[in-house]
Amino acid sequence: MDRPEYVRNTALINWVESMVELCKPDAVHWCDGSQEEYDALCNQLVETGTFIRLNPAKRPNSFLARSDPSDVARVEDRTFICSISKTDAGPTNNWVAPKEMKETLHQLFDGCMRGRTMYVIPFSMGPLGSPIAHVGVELSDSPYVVTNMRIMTRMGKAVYDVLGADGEFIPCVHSVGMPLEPGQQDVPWPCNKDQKYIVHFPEERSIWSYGSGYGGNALLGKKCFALRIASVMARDEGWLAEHMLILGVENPQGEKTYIAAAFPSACGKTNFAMLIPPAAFDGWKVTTIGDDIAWIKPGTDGKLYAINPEAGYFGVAPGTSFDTNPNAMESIRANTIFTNVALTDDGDVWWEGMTKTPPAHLIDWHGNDWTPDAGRPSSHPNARFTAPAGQNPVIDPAWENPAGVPIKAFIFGGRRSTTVPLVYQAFNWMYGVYMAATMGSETTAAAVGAVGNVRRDPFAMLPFCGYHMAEYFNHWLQFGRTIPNPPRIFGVNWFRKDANGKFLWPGFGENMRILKWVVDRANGQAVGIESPIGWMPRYRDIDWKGLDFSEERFAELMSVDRDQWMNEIVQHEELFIKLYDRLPKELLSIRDLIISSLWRAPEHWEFWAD
Ligand code: SAT
Ligand code: MN
Repeated sequence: MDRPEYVRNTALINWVESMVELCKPDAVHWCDGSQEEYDALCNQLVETGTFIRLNPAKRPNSFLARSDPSDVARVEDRTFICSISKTDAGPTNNWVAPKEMKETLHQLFDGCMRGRTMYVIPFSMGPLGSPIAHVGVELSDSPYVVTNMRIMTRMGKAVYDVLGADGEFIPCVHSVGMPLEPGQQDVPWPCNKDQKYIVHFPEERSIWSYGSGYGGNALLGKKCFALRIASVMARDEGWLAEHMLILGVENPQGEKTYIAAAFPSACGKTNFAMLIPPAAFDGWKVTTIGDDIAWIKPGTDGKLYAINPEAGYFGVAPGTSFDTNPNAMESIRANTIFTNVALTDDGDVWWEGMTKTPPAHLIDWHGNDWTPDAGRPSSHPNARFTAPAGQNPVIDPAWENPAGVPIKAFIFGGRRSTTVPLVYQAFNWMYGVYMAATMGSETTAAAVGAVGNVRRDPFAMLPFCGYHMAEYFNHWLQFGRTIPNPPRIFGVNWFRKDANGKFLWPGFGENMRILKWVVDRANGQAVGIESPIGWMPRYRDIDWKGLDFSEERFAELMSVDRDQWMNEIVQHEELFIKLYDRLPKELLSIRDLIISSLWRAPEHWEFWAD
């Protein structure tokens, strides 16, 4: 396919030329992002067996893909930040010298697209032309990636207008790493089982991804660009690129407060962003700006303005149901790509938790027959849906506002069975940075590896920060100093369990009760009592209407146990020692203040009954 005449960017044209020379695809397809192009690619994917068209009566214009069983999640141990100096990448990132990595990549990419088409995918992260948005171009040999990128980003022709002749873009190269010999039969999910590389060059702001076709490994606008490379841009340019959902809360008086919240992958960001308040919360409304990533820039009025750089949801399917997240279920009614979920006999999809009773028969994510007594899940735990954000019934009217929305509060939350209370507020910005920096969370299926271990996941950015994590803490500290009235910072934990291993908190819509306290606090309208680790609501400061939740249970959920916290602080210390060379030493002082407060407070801190 010839290059369309509307592509005028010289740097882009030259770069594509050089990549064609290296990757040696059979053809080049310049994506225009049109519906016709999308439909044609979907049909092609059906023909080649990558997609199964779902029953149009049940799930219009929707498809199921089953990945190779070895290619199901982000590969953190194969993800590299190749800054010129190793210390700039920091101890939490894998690093290889750029020169050495480029030699490796050039060997891998030489001829890697033989027998395939190279798709040129122009995309904008953020509303086209927004001063907060940035443009990228992904070259990929995966039509599955093209279809997903069209949902997840603003993709197509209009991006070239924004780019013009000399506009800047982030170059992203992606190959499944499985060239085809002449006559060689392709497989439904090509990938490279032996070699995977997800590589970022922060100084030249480029991305190279090899060997995987799945999610964040392959949809390079998402974690690679919008977080790893963007975090570097944000540090250099004075803004924030964060692993955060953005939601709006409207009270019965019609006042709107926007909040951004960081949770690690697969910890319920999508559910929280689409929360439906309990029936008793008459007149309260929650609306979604984004469910995964926030780009935040200071405005001239001193407020922080946030956009969602994405245009779709790449959400975890298992556990999603009309009970847990009706808005997500509505969002995926049509025009959705499902990956690694089960297929029902009537051509629809199913996954664990979608309904209480599983269907009597399914085809599982491996393509095998499945019955409820199979003794294994029908869907992969990291199975995903890719759905257009505009289909969300509670999408915020301002979600495409190029100016962004003003952020009043940040929430940080991990998945913790013990120790961490349901909600608490940092005493100030510096405490908040400490709280976020030392956040721990139990690992999930979103990344390849063991599930359920507590690891430190600072700002939920551990796998996504494109530079030295301690320098990132410093960027946050410095950022707070430059704005007159920075957002309030809160910690939450929806996942604390009792002695019998049962969740103490019902979560989901009931999180509205906590969100209301957060919003009221951020607006200076709620009481917070000083605890050893921050301000906390008493039992009576939470609105309990419509829920029978005892004071004793609340006390347990909110308690601060000295032994547990001392153990926690030892984990903080381990992280600090690891990052010590660039650690902002303010954080050590905060740590000492917390230790002192814990020693001054009762061994098991509870005061909620007063
Ligand atoms: O990175 S993915 O987009 O595959 C999902 C996640 O980890 O949040
Ligand atoms: Mn995420």
